[in-house]
Amino acid sequence: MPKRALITGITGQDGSYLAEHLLGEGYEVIGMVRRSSTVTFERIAHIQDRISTVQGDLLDQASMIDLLRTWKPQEVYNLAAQSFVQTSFGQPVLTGDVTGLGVTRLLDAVRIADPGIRFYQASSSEMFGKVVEVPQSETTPFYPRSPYGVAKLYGHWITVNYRESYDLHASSGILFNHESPRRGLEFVTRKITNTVAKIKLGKANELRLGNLEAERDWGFAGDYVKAMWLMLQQDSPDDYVVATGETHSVRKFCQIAFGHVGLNYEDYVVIDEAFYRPAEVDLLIGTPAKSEAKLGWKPEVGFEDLVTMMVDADLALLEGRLSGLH
Ligand code: NAP
Ligand code: F7E
Repeated sequence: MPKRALITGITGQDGSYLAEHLLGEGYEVIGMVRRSSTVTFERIAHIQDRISTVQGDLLDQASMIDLLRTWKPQEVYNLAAQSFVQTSFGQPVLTGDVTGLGVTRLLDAVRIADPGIRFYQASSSEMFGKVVEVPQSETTPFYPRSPYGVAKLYGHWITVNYRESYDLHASSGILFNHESPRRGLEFVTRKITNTVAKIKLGKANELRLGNLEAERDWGFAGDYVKAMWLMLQQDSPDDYVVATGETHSVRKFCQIAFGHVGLNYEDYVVIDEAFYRPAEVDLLIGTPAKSEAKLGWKPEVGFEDLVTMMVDADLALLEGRLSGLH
């Protein structure tokens, strides 16, 4: 019998890569999708005939108890969230409800429906925020700097709490930024690569950005979903940092992205106060030592390759050489 996994957030960047990975491992994949007036299946269109999508929402616990009882998955990957930091300042309560309390709703649904289910929580390096230690590891104290980071911290601790209180096989992956051609256009990496492609093709003439000095530990999403899966294959649940161990500034990202198409970023980037945040996370750099030692996980795509892969994909998309986000 193939294993069955439920992914919340399957329509997002990570959900689509994780679904592909689990299909490759021979899983039956169920994706929880929320009701919307237009369908948001762009990232999973190419595998839609190989997965089942079912309606449910992190805001509605009954929907999740119901679908766990009906589909009886052995593994649940909770990737759904209001995941954009900037939006979390404007919609802090919604972010807390979905990204924070939503985790409790799902964990409790697991406890009620089948406490034997293995559970993955998508925690975030945003929990380190104003970092108190460099690089950040599983033992670094947290100091979140946004309503999103605070909500993720709640999600992390409730995962630990359900593991300790009810003996759930619940793991928390503290993932640093990971990007891909499927990244949402509002995040800085994809905003840059998409605009670079537009400028190169004569469809835009400037790129408006906020803080160019912010530094992130950026990896490739396709690599990171493998770590999620590996966590649930371990005998015991645990917390793991997933990162590359390198950090680069937004400015450096711009330099490489523009340089890749023969342009100088200084000719096009315009600083716009609208993209500054009320509180910033200046520097993130993680150590993946535990993931490497215990999971045997290593990032495969390096920083420059990631940037150029994203620029090339955006060029292909805009030129009509790619039909979708895959
Ligand atoms: P994403 O592209 O923004 O996808 C978020 C997903 O959550 C979408 O499928 C969205 O559905 C779904 N969703 C939002 N609200 C929901 C609700 N109320 N009920 C059910 N589903 C809901 O995010 P991502 O980059 O793939 O990230 C996946 C997870 O990892 C998120 O939890 C994120 O916070 C976390 N994370 C991401 C990173 C990163 O660098 N990417 C790093 C650390 C942690 P719609 O399509 O309907 O909007
Ligand atoms: O910002 C700066 C901005 O929005 C990165 C999410 O996946 O990773 C992501 O959160 C940096 C910030 O990602 C613009 O101020 C400058 O310092 O791409 P971002 P994020 O906030 O790091 C973490 C790990 C998650 O968990 C989240 O879900 O770039 N920046 N100018 C800008 N950022 C944006 N978005 N737009 C700009 O114009």
